[in-house]
Amino acid sequence: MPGAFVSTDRIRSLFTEAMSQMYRTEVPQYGSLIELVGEVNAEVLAKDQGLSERLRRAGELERIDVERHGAIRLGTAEELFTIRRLFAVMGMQSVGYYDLSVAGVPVHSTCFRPVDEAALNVNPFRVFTSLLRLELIEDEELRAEAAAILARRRIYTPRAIALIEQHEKAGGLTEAETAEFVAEALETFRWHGEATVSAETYKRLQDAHRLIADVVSFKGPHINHLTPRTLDIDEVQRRMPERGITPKAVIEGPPRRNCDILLRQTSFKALEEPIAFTGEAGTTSGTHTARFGEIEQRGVALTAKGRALYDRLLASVRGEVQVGASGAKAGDYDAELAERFKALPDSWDELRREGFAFFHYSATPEGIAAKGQLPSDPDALIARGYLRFDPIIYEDFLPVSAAGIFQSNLGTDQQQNYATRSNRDAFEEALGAKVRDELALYAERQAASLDMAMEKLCLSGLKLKTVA
Ligand code: OOG
Ligand code: NI
Repeated sequence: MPGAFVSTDRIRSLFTEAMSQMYRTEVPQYGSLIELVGEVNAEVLAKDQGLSERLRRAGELERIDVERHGAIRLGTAEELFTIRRLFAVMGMQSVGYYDLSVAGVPVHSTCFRPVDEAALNVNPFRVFTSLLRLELIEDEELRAEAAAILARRRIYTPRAIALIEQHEKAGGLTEAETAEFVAEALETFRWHGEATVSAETYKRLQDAHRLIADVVSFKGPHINHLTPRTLDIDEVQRRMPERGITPKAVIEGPPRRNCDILLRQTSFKALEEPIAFTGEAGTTSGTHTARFGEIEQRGVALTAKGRALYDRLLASVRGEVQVGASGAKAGDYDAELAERFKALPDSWDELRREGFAFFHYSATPEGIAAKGQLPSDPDALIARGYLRFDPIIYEDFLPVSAAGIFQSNLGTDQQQNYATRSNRDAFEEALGAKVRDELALYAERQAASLDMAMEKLCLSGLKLKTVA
């Protein structure tokens, strides 16, 4: 009886909540970050009535403090294959392919997230999921050893696997199965203070790359950060030190603007945590740094044209100003970023007319009332208030920003560049599916909104000439 199934949206929300609880207990500093974000969000909302009204209308006000994303790093193709099936239970699909080897991080990644508008509105939680590229370890013996260690571990509980299969077979989970699934799935993301390797093996893995040690040495792919949404990322960044939290030197992504674009992110440095290593002569203690906290602020999704300009402007700033590991030149970087991004228009209307960004169109009550006497030029419909447009929010990640977050948490000293091609085919083969194209998803949502609006205005078939 399909009616008895819990919706995938609800399973995702229950899982997000359970993971957030677990992470707060595991990483107390993350709790302090959440408090700071809550405080700044409340101040912004008190000052900006327009914004708070808009969020309330969109039903976003109650969800403002809910985490927006997390990240894990997997070790094998089989682990990736199963995580796709696990996330499918929560209505999340693989969107986008990110090759981070170009930035010296030996992984390739995707984003698991809900794709349709209704699901995104309920809970847009996503997980940045990376797969280690063992082929990038140069030392053959170490590579074989790492592969053997990974082949021995089981990161999913047998019951989690059984419930994934049940979901696939029956097409859903009941209320009781859902509660069990959330608890069992959470086990995969839990922190383990005991390594599966000796201190000596850990050191060799660490010397190959700190990320390799993080993926290979443990029982599972511990969630390495969770990321709430902030309404003023610059202010949270500024206040972190007051709470004893050390932020990374610069905010990743675009500069502060009137019209937010894409994604801005910053994180606090990973914690040094005690670890027990196994060994022939018993356990030895050491430390490992992996887990951190991050915040994000999202803006409009850019079209291919907008994204190309974004990438070019960002690359030009990064080519000019290199921020040091200790934050030297961070001020110059921010100033230069703001200056160069003046090349991208900063009004919703220009971003739309010039085809830089994606928008959601809707017929206004005035437009519907004036049916039959409407101008047939879409720009005129907008100018006269018969058709409105709102930014479609960017739901994905940015590879340059992600590399910056990775590096900040691995210690910025490790900047080797792998001379290798990206390997999307191998990633999709491991995944057991194609990754979805994020630009196509935004374009579909924009086109569907326009069709619907035109239908309401009885102007079907009309196209906006400036729509990308
Ligand atoms: C993932 C880093 C990337 C983001 O928000 O871009 C990331 C990781 O460290 O595993 O989370
Ligand atoms: Ni992140």
